[in-house]
Amino acid sequence: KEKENGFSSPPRIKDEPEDDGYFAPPKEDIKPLKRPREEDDKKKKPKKEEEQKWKWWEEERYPEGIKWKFLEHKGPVFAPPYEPLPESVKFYYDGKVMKLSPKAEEVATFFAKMLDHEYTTKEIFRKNFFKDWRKEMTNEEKNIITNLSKCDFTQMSQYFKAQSEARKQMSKEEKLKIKEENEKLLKEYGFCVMDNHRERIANFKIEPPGLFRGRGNHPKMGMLKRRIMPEDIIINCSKDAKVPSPPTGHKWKEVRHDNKVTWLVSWTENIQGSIKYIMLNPSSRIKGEKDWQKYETARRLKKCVDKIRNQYREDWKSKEMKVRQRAVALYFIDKLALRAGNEKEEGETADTVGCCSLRVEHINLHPELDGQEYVVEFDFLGKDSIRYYNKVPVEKRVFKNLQLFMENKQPEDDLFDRLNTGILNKHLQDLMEGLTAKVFRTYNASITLQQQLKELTAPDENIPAKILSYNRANRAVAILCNHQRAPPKTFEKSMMNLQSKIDAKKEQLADARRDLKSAKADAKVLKDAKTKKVVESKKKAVQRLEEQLMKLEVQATDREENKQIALGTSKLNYLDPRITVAWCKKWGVPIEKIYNKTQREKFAWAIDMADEDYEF
Ligand SMILES: *[C@@H]1O[C@H](CO)[C@@H](O)[C@H](O)[C@H]1NC(C)=O
Ligand SMILES: *[C@@H]1O[C@H](CO)[C@@H](O)[C@H](O)[C@H]1NC(C)=O
Ligand SMILES: *[C@@H]1O[C@H](CO)[C@@H](O)[C@H](O)[C@H]1NC(C)=O
Ligand SMILES: CC(=O)N[C@H]1CO[C@H](CO)[C@@H](O)[C@@H]1O
Repeated sequence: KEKENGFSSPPRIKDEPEDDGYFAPPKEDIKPLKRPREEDDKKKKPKKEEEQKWKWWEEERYPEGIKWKFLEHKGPVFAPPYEPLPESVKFYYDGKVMKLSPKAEEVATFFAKMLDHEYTTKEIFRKNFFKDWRKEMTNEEKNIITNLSKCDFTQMSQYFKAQSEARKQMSKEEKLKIKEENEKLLKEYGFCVMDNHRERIANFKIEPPGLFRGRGNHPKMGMLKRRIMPEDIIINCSKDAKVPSPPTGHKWKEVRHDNKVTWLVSWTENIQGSIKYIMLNPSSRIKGEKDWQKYETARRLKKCVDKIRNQYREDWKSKEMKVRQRAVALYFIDKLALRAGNEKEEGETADTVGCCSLRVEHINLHPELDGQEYVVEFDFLGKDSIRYYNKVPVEKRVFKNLQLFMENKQPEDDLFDRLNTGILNKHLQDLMEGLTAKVFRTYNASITLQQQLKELTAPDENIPAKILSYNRANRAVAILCNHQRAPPKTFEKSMMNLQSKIDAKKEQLADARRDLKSAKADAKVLKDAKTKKVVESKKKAVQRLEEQLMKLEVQATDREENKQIALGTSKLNYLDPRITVAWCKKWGVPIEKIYNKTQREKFAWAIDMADEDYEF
């Protein structure tokens, strides 16, 4: 049986209620479905009519390990094919025009598109690019093009700049047409049916080919990120589902039916050899359940963290070096929210470290610094090459241990030479089921938010001031998690705009106050009802302006304090949303002021579940 959306009907699961709604997609994405008028109708077509959101959190969960019973989807959307450049766009080698073969030309355009970027001046980038580019050349091209510095991509680069300029200048109609095409694509490929529900897919479009950038000084930057073909793709769906058809003339690498995994589509990318997946949107049951579970694990840690702390303190005195190192590493993870750090092959990724892979050169010990005792100075590149710099006073025993670990070592030696991520993770599992370094982060971030909100919220302040308090609490967490950012490029300008708004508002307020004063003076003399009324309305005007000014000033403070801190990561990944929801409910702050639409969809379970008394 085919439905109009192209999905065959999923089998009914016995225990599920007849009138399940599906998670309604955003209104602008899809037309609302009408409710049936008659009960009979409803029985016949139980799945599609309800516009209400599906409260999966009120339903029984599948047994451990089972992720779904029915899964059907349309497969991925591939990147559009390469369009050769117009004849008029020339490429020059050593000053002479050269017509490139289509494959070589395509890869050349990737470089041309990045020509203004600093990357293309970096030696590693150029070397990697050139090596991969040559693989795409014909023998003849290979013989001629031997020196990247003699390649002139200027015309290509100008062509792409003109194109992107033209895109900006597009008419309303053209823009609308593109929007409609995107919506059509989303409607067709952006949803799957998982069990009885239609759920949104997060990343159904496969990234186009290009040059690998990588963060920091990544040794593979500049390498060619291949075009992904249907022959690379593994499809996962249920046995009784309609298998998506590959594009004409192609076939899938494999079709699987594995309901112990949550992905729909997977392939292996060529740069790092890592497996990529197409998964569901954060608003889906699968993702929501996982998120919810994450915070429940962190709450379990809350119950046993004291015991764990006592244990590692004891272990600082252990006779076994391995145990001591493990205990100090655990202390860092707990106290500083450091990541555990992966073991990785040298040269595979940028030189970033986590707790277990810290080297002697990454820390400096100061018996005394700025009036504090036993200070450890950290300086290293963490995940995504973000610098971690911190000076922390530690307990004397930790300090002495660190001195011991560093004895007779070279700067490039491992600080914890008897420890690796595997050993540490195993130990964490023994301490508490499901415990990883990340759980400490989640626990600390969430509990800190809860404490900060309690401390910073003043009961009688107004909503804008409450929101400022919330953002301050959120910032305290982001600082703790080291979620820094470079100030946005537009920062100064937007601050100046805001400041001129504030100045204008101040002038208005001064005028209004003058008006009020003279109205009051009039009222003193005249003492009639009409002038009294005028005084009242002038008073109101002053109050209104005062509120507006206050709002702007709060905004400015907020923005200034936020200059170098990224709130998003902790908000989305480390803070139990129920804490925020409870706070909003308690103080009557609309949830929309804290969470935007995407975030509200992701946290729908928490918004529904948590009441104002929720304690993490
Ligand atoms: C490559 O070309 C540049 C610019 O013409 C030149 O300076 C450089 O010496 C050349 N390198 C080699 C290895 O020939
Ligand atoms: C969270 O981390 C901070 C920073 O290291 C630490 O001072 C604090 O004690 C931790 N809080 C809890 C409850 O673990
Ligand atoms: C909501 O905020 C996130 C950042 O946390 C952003 O990526 C997203 O685009 C925003 N969504 C909407 C609908 O504004
Ligand atoms: C039936 C089937 O194809 N099962 C495979 C699904 O994929 C997993 C790995 O993700 C394999 O282990 C199963 O054999």
